[in-house]
Amino acid sequence: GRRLTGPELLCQLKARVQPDTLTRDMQPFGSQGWRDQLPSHSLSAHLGALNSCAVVTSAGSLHRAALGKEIDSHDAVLRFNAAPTAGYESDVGSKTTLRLINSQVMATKDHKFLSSSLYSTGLLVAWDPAPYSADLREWYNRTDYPIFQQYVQYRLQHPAQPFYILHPRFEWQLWEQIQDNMAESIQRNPPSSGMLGTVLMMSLCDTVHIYEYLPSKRKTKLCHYYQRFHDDACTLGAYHPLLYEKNLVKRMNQGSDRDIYTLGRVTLPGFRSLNC
Ligand code: NCC
Repeated sequence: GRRLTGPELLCQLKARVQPDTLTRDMQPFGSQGWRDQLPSHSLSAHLGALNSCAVVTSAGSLHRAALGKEIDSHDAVLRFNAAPTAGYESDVGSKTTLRLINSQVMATKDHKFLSSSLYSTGLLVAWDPAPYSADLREWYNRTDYPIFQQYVQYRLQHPAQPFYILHPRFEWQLWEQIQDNMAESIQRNPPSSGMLGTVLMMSLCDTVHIYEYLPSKRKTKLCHYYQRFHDDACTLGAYHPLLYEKNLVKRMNQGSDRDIYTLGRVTLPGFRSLNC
């Protein structure tokens, strides 16, 4: 079909993709003994309307970015997986309102998910790669990593911390939105945490700034700003369809190319701000 414009892509995204979270009334959780650990309300009901939001990728190009003050000036800040702020405040800021984590982080021993203080700030949102159909029951019986076991353990140890799980349907609605706007076939793996988190924030905030998702002049082979590990695949993708996600975000960007180049910053309107 015809290549859609930025405003058209934004309206299509809003119409087709619902970043829902699991609630305890959903099946099959009604029959699970731990169902009361799940939130009774959606994440958007919990947070209410947010004005400005920052999505901070974990990219190596945030090293020496000096974006800390700018990032912290937002009403809410989203971070990913094991990305720390301690020791990196001047580059990435210190505010963490939400942290989006994949189920691998929750389940692999070296991340010390249940005991590390890294995860105890702000609100947690977890996700797990689900089968393409995104049927809740089918996924529940064969998650990629034991997301539910770890979720229940964590909730028992941190009962006061809000903790949400993304509905797997969201992963595949977003995947289809990317595929439908690409000329080539893309790998059938869920979008990266960065892309999921960006669209989640578009559903919660009036304006979203994403940092170093589209690399700035600081573009580097360094994978994460917090680790001495080099791999181009972190920025360009291997398992996740990163290159295609980034292509779509570039087309929806309402900020300038100069903002990308100097600040590594993309500006997207929240769903509420769109007149579709
Ligand atoms: O690396 P990761 O992502 O935690 O990064 C979070 C998001 O930032 C964006 N990013 C990151 C690095 C980079 N150089 N450029 C970027 O644009 C991406 O949007 C990315 O999603 C993930 O998506 O959950 C991922 O998680 C890691 C890993 O599981 C966690 O960091 C915990 O160690 C994955 N790495 C591996 O499995 C080895 C990564 O593929 C995706």
